[in-house]
Amino acid sequence: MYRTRQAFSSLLPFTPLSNVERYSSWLVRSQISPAAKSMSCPGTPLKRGFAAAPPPPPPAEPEAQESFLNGTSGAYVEEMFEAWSLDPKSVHVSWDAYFRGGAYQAPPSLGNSTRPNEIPLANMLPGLIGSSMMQGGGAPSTQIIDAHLAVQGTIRSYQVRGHLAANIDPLGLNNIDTEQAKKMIIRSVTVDSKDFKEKDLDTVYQLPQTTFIGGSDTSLPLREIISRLEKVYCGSIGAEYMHIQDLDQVNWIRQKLETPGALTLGNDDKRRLLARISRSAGFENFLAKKWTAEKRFGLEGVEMLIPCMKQVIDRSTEQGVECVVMGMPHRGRLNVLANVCRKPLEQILTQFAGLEAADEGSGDVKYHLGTYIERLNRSTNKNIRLSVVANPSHLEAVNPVVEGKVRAEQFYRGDTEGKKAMSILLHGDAAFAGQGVVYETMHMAELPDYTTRGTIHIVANNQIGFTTDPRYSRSSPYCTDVGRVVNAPIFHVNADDPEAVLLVSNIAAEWRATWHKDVVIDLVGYRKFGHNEIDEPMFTQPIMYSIIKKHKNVLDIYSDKLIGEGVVTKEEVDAVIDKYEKICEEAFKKAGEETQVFHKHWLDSPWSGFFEGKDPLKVSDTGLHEDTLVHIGKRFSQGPPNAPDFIIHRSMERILKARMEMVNKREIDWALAEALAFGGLLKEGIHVRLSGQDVERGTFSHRHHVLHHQTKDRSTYKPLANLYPDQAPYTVSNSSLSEYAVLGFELGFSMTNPNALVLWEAQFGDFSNTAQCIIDQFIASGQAKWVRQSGLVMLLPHGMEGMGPEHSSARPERFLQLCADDPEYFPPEEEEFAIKQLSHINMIVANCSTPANYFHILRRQTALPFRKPLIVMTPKSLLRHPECRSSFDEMLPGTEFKRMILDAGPAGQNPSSVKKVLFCTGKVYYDLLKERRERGLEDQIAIHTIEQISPFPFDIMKKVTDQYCNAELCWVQEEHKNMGAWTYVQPRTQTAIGGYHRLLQYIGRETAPSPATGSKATHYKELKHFLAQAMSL
Ligand SMILES: Cc1ncc(C[n+]2csc(CCOP(=O)(O)OP(=O)(O)O)c2C)c(N)n1
Ligand SMILES: [Mg+2]
Repeated sequence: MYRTRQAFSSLLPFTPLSNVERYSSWLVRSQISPAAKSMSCPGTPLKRGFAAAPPPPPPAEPEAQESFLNGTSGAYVEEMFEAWSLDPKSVHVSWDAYFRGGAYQAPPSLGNSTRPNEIPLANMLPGLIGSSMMQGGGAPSTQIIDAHLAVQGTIRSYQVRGHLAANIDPLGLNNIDTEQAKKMIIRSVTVDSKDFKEKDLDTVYQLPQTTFIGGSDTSLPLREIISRLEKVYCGSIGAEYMHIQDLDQVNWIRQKLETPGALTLGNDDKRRLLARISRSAGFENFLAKKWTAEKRFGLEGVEMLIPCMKQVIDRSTEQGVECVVMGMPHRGRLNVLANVCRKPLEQILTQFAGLEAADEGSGDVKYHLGTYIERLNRSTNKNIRLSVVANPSHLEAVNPVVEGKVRAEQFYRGDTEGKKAMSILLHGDAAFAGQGVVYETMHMAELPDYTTRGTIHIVANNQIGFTTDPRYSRSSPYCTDVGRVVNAPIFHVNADDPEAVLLVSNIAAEWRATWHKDVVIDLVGYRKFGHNEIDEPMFTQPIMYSIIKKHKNVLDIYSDKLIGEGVVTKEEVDAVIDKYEKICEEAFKKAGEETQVFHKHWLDSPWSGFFEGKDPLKVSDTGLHEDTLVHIGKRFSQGPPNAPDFIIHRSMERILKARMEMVNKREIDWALAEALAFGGLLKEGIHVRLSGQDVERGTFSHRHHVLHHQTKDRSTYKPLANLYPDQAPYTVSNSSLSEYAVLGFELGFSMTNPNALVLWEAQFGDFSNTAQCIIDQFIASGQAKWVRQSGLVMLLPHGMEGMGPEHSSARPERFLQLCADDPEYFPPEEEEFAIKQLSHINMIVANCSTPANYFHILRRQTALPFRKPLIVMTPKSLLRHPECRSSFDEMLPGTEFKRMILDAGPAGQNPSSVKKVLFCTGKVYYDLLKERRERGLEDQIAIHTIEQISPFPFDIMKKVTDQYCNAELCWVQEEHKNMGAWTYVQPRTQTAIGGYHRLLQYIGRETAPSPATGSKATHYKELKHFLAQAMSL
């Protein structure tokens, strides 16, 4: 494995043994380094006495006799001692403990026996007085200190570096040679010195409080100390945890790993483990036998994934977890569905039959499908809900979706500590290291509105990614190093040692239950075949695969072990294997009788009760009563009621005052419209969650959903969370600076509860394309692939305002191109035209031009009898545009979202005499209005806006074009010709008109490779040019 070479290059070449660095001085040096201070000085109170260890025998060579106290480090210790003598609190707690323990004998210059903190060594070590270990009748030998520190250092060195020498590669290609490993880990300890005698290993040492290897023994012979440390740290488990900053957590892991007997399993556990391995291996064998040439991305080589997951789930259930949401890639997925989720085998096997589905959707390949199962966990006798979230091929993309879904599960259960719902994420080794979304997702782990209180990550590490070796696919020693950023413990474990895998699975589950933080299990195995079953791995990894060919399967390894131990007989093993094969055969037979499959059988997030009894074509009223509008509006315009001490920023007070005036005048702007929409939903019991970068204030400083006390840190007030005593909760949260992970997270959140409005806002719409995979693979196509609905709203600030190429366009053309709205199909014109269109479309794209329409479209999201993603191009300058206002009259009961807003001025009064009709969407409408007004063309030019671009308002467009029978028809957009809505609107308008006999003309910027110019002057020149074109008659 790659880690070994990395470890060597950072730690080796070794200093020649005769010249080794004294370990004790290494320890002292690390005390000097501030960075190392916290690592080497446990701050937790000592549980055991800190007595000096008996010294090793004095070295014979003069160089070896040189004590660290004679050198510069000696001077440092003296300095520490002096400082401590004057004030024990002036030194680090570890020095305090050390000096208090009396292990240090001050040199004569410091040895003032009248000092209050000095404890005569004789009091501490009465047994040593007079022994050969004491120098000159009572003064402790410097070797006492040296030996004491060396033993501590050795233990610590195993804890820190032991994993580098652990035997975690089942192929043995990359494990370090034991002797070399020992040198690397304890390279400077006396045991490596040529002066050290074999018998010295029998010297008994006091164990420090930083280890648990002694169990109930407080001292052990050095030989035993090293042997126990090697067993714990250099066996089949490589534990990385010393990077964790919380010392209680570090000690917790030490205790779990080091306590003698940690690896010991009872016979029942061993038998159960064997049975689970036999199912995991048996499933893959069965598929391989039945479908030799079919891609299934088998688990062979990492079969331990199944027992590992099962153990994690069992142990978590014991700790109270009721719901586990999993995300995983292709590898081993069918096995997970069969053996972890217990999805009916025949349903899995019918996927190989190539049958067409009998229900809606276009489906997905079998190794991407999700599932949801509620079943009894036999080992705990508790009910558990397991779901595997459907995912695309795009590796790791599902991670944030899973996290969002779990967060929602926790939120709606009131599971504030994450005790009931949890996430498990599975990863491939190459993808875990290579995909940036892993890092982005991990970084949400501790954020208050995004944390899921600990994810258990399991890497099915087969030491290869397709055909690429780790040394070409990552620069980090381990594929799991990303886990370090969130202080997660990382357990590398040899997948050929099932009992070690079981131990780390238990520790991981308990870690999560105890600390509610992420943990990583790196299950190191191999890949028995090629990337898929029909690939030839010898083309690219000949040496590795010649070893793999001869390598014994884990089922054989473990059954031989248990047979050897007398835990099971060969016959029992065969019987277990046969039994499972029979189960598979029976399922195979049943699957063969199936004549159809259903996509709905693979749904990962069923909304029980949501669709039942609903009129599928009825939209509830989206208007609100005046008194509701007023109440919400007023609350939104105030600080906390009855809290005069809550100091609001002066400018903020002005903003609130302006809001109140708008409410009083019944004429509102964009921010108020949004707040009223949210407030109305909250009143109706619908949870609203708004997330994205800087959404609390709003990128454009227009929203202000969180007011900050000006003199008290972290004292805030959210008006919308305080509208009514029985309202639904309102969540508004600034997110981490990520689009991919945060959008994925919100999508996952939206999958759990249809009665919620979940919105993600991009800082500028331009940045949403870093989340393109979530848009393409989940939002646009999720329902078709996985019959899963989502009402997620994407708010994308969009508009050409001279702010340069990356602050102008949310790329509406991209979203429109993803909409499955046939440009040549005019649906039947009937009463339910609009709702039917919505029900058939995959997502809605809108660009509202009035606050009221924005209000309605937000509210319509939850008023629909189904859920569809909504993409809204939102304004920037319009947020403060004096004309961009709406009256309460447009929001009262009976009013609704308008798919198009038609000209109601002089042109609209007399359409047949109008010369030119301008269709447009969004902000350009206000530019056109102004231009038309300035030119006095209100009766000759009509301006209509398309508010809902997709699904396209064919019916309204037809009526309008018919009415304006003598007018030239133009589409005006501010975006370049190859962008914006033009390519979407043009063919659909022609369909609405009924053909190409009357053409829609284009007015706008020319084609361009970049969305906008970097020059303000050019921007205005372009604007002026196309506005003039629009007004020419
Ligand atoms: C984002 C993304 N890029 C590329 C691929 C193509 N691809 C499929 S599997 C694979 C290798 C994955 O290796 P690893 O993560 O180690 O998983 P393994 O197949 O070894 O289990 C690649 C590159 C993909 N599916 N997703
Ligand atoms: Mg791999």
